[in-house]
Amino acid sequence: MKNVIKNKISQIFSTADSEAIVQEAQKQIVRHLDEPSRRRFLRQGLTLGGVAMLSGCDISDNESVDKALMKVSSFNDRMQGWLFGSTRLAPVYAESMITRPFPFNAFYAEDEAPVVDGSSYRLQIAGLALDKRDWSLATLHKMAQTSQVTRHICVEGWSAIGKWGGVPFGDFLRLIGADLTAEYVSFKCADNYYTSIDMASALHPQTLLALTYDGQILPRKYGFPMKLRIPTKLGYKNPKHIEVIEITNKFTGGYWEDQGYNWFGGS
Ligand SMILES: Nc1nc2c(c(=O)[nH]1)N[C@H]1C(S)=C(S)[C@@H](COP(=O)(O)O)O[C@H]1N2
Ligand SMILES: [Mo]
Repeated sequence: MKNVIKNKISQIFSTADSEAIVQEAQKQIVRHLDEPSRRRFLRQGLTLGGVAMLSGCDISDNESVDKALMKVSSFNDRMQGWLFGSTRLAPVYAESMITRPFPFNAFYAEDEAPVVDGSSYRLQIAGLALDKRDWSLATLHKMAQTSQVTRHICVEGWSAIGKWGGVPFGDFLRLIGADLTAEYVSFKCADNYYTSIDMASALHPQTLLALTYDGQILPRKYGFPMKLRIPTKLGYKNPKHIEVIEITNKFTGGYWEDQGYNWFGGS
């Protein structure tokens, strides 16, 4: 049983020492238990197996282990937010190191990538922002742009270096009068993909509303007309083909996150 738990933990925690995280999580749990449970928990020792007590259910099946670990995972979201939140910069690379061709990935094959008409496209803003006017592509392209060469890391076990250009996302959020004290920014995409990020990561200086790839208009396969490029997070936190951006205090999860991938998804 311990091995099932260990395997699950190593799937969820890509960035940190899982034993240390579990120990920290257990301290948090103990703090929230009522007195008899606390004593029982401490008597059993702060073991890895003790994580199962999180859910209070039998850990002999995979589903309960999943449930227990999801709770540890959401604790881990907060810890990663605190560790990596707003200041740590992702490494940048020389243009000569760009991976060619850059890999395509989505929950479908490349020829099924959505076809978005750039001339009628409007980016929609929802939730906690003062200015919720739609954005045409032309207007977005008129904003001050920057570019960066960074490494994209996919949870499936590959990574590649690419060059994305666009508007610093923090600048965009300030421009629309987004409530910067809100918890989350969530994204809805043309292929029904969705994800959400914490506000500190949205405001990170390297987070871009990307309109170009390698100096060219973002190609269809890489997320035309626009994607979020966030080099401090794993690939699945980089939504392509964005249609709606919502500033919210409501947790909205994500396509892969709702299937068990860690929500914070730091890389
Ligand atoms: N809209 C949308 N965005 C998405 C995905 C997707 O399926 N749909 N897949 C994610 C995953 S898992 C990865 S690794 C990257 C791949 O981006 P790329 O095709 O530019 O390499 O897109 C992310 N963003
Ligand atoms: Mo990915």
